[in-house]
Amino acid sequence: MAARYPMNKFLIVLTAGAMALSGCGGGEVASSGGDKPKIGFLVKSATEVWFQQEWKFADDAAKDFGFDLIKIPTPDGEKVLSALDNLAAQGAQGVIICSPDVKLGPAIVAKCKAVNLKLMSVDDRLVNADDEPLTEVPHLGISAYEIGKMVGQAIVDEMKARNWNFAEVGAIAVNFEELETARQRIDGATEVLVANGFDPGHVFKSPWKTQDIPGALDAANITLTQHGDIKKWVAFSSNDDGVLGVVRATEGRNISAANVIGVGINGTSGVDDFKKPQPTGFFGSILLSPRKHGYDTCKTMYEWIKNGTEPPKETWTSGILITRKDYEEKMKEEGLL
Ligand code: FCA
Repeated sequence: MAARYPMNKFLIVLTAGAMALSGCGGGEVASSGGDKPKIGFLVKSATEVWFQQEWKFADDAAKDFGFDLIKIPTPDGEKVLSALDNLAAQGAQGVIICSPDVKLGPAIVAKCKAVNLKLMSVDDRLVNADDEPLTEVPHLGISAYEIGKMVGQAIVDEMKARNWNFAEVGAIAVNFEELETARQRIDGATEVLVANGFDPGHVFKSPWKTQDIPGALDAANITLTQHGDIKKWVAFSSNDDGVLGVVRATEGRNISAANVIGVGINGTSGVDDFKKPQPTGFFGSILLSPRKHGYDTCKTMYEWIKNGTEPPKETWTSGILITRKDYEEKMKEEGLL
């Protein structure tokens, strides 16, 4: 087995090299034996529901437009670069990526140029070494700051509905500081809380090391331990998983659901809490459109490959608040149930 690896690698490099030399970026794919365009869709986490939904809608686009979709989970930088080689070897002409590390941006751009892959980013925008967005790469993402503000407003409204004295409340913001879309979501929510009289000193940013529920639970537990005197909590983060971690942490400490208001983003994993017979601290979520992120990106990439129609450089999507009261109806309207 060990002896075969270098050989495979050599073949991949040869194929990619041949493609680059022949300028193969159009609809005909010599190496595949077929004439369908091939599009890669790389995501940072294949276990997160959001990305599963994106892939599902991307599959729908592949069926509707007649291209081959190659889905590859790329949880780290090495996997991203080898996936791009792999795509080139398979004769793909385009790739849509949500990178596990946006700072890989220049390396991804260079690799795509070398192997003649058209490149679009989705969700997490690629940046350079100075953390500036790579504006030349077409991107589709959420209006993160506005959506963060919707989270903040939903929390404020629910605190008022529960007649809470804001001065007694703490906010846990599970934050992934390295990512602009995550920072903007947290900033938007924080701004609305503070504008409504919430003490900024009571907003505790809790660093999220692994972007999953256990990672958020760890982050929340640290903050809850440090502020054991606070009995009422609100929670926000860049997505449902971040907020669910906080909710599970409060449950672990026997803080009643009546004293917790968590509002997520995505409308994915948090929806499981709405299905539980008793309300949990997961109060609501901003439902996004995985259809736009999965289907529309693929459609745009397909048209770029087929007709040379350049995608818009920036597309920003919106969301709507869902709670346990109305999630079924609203998700049905979005084609998600
Ligand atoms: C980021 C988050 C995802 C999803 C997406 C739109 O990639 O990690 O959960 O919210 O943006």
